[in-house]
Amino acid sequence: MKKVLVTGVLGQDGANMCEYLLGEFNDIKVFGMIRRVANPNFKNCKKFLNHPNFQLVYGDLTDEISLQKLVKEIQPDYFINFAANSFVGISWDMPLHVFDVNTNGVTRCLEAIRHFQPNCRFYSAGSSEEFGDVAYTPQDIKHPLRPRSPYGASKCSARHIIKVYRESYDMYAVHGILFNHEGTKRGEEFVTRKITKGVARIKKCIDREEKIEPIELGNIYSQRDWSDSEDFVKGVWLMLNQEKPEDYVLASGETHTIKEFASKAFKYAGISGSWTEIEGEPTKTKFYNNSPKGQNLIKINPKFYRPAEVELLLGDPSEAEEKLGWERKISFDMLIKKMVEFDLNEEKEAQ
Ligand code: NDP
Ligand code: GDR
Repeated sequence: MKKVLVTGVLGQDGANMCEYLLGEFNDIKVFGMIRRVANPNFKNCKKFLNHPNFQLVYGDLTDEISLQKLVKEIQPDYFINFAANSFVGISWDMPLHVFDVNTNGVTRCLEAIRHFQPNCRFYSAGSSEEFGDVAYTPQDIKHPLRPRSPYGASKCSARHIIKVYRESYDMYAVHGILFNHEGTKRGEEFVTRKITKGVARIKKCIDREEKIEPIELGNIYSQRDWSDSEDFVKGVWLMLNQEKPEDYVLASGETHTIKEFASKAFKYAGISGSWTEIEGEPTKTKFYNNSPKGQNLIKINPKFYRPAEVELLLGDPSEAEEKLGWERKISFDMLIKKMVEFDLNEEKEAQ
């Protein structure tokens, strides 16, 4: 059996990676690392928690002893690190913690591998946030690092340290640059899930003729390159199984505004609406229900604006497609539809 240590398994990508590996391969044992929290939420792990080839283990990226112990005892063939302080918006509030987890944490993983299982292949999750205020479009792997947030800066530093370890110790260590990816396991603070959960809540209010509280958003004019996390974990596995370790960009090659995502999310829930906008006053933008009651469904709350914004992201996945044979199966529209339907169902089941 090949042994794979995956971190961040209560989050989106870690859970999708476990699901993929256990569903696809019979000869892989997956060790899913979680940190100690008072009330862990296993919602994303339902499909594999009791799988015979899955084992839950404890560790923390801020604690090198736990990482060294795991690598020493498990002797993994692959170490896939998805754990991070992953929310850009909060990274200004706790920059040191963000660096400790996202940068020092990666270095701790590398050190554990170097000392206790140097043949282990390592993946660490890089981000399009490293490109920041972009210099050109679409962004490829050669794009300069121009982060706009403590989070983005922490991922840039992680990228540098991985390169250093790869070149200094001949380790198989990769840092894939992943553009935004979402799905039904996405955390509720991220904008796509916030919107699809909000749409499901509003649909219930409309059906019951109850008062509607609008979804409150920040900058709806920023543009993101969105894909489905389930497509991306397959790309990560391909990156880990090349002849030589090389970093790639995973992206959709399309970009859309938050506003466009929100309009489509309402459309897929069967709610038709219209925007009202005042030129030069983005905080006054609103989205109304096209019903005789004309309720407000989205309003802007400046509280959700960031100290510095990444205005446009659009990735170039062509190298990953050509050299890794990676392909994306779920389109932007399919992704929104899937998330909305899932959240509408969850809302129904909760009734
Ligand atoms: P999530 O926030 O859903 O999951 C992150 C996981 O990391 C959580 O399970 C969290 O644990 C765990 N974690 C946080 N701190 C620690 C720690 N100190 N020790 C151990 N575990 C910890 O993120 P995603 O799944 O969306 O993203 C996975 C990775 O990919 C992250 O590194 C993210 O920065 C990166 N990335 C994500 C993109 C995306 O669009 N999703 C795009 C580009 C990069 P807990 O559940 O206990 O909080
Ligand atoms: P992002 O994702 O910062 O791109 O990071 P997020 O969904 O948080 O924001 C996307 C864009 O939406 C705007 N926005 C809002 N964002 C949130 N969260 N809440 C709001 O109410 C809101 N209103 C508008 C943001 O300003 C931003 O422009 C994600 C994370 O998964 C990172 O870990 C990952 O590295 C990058 O994607 C690539």
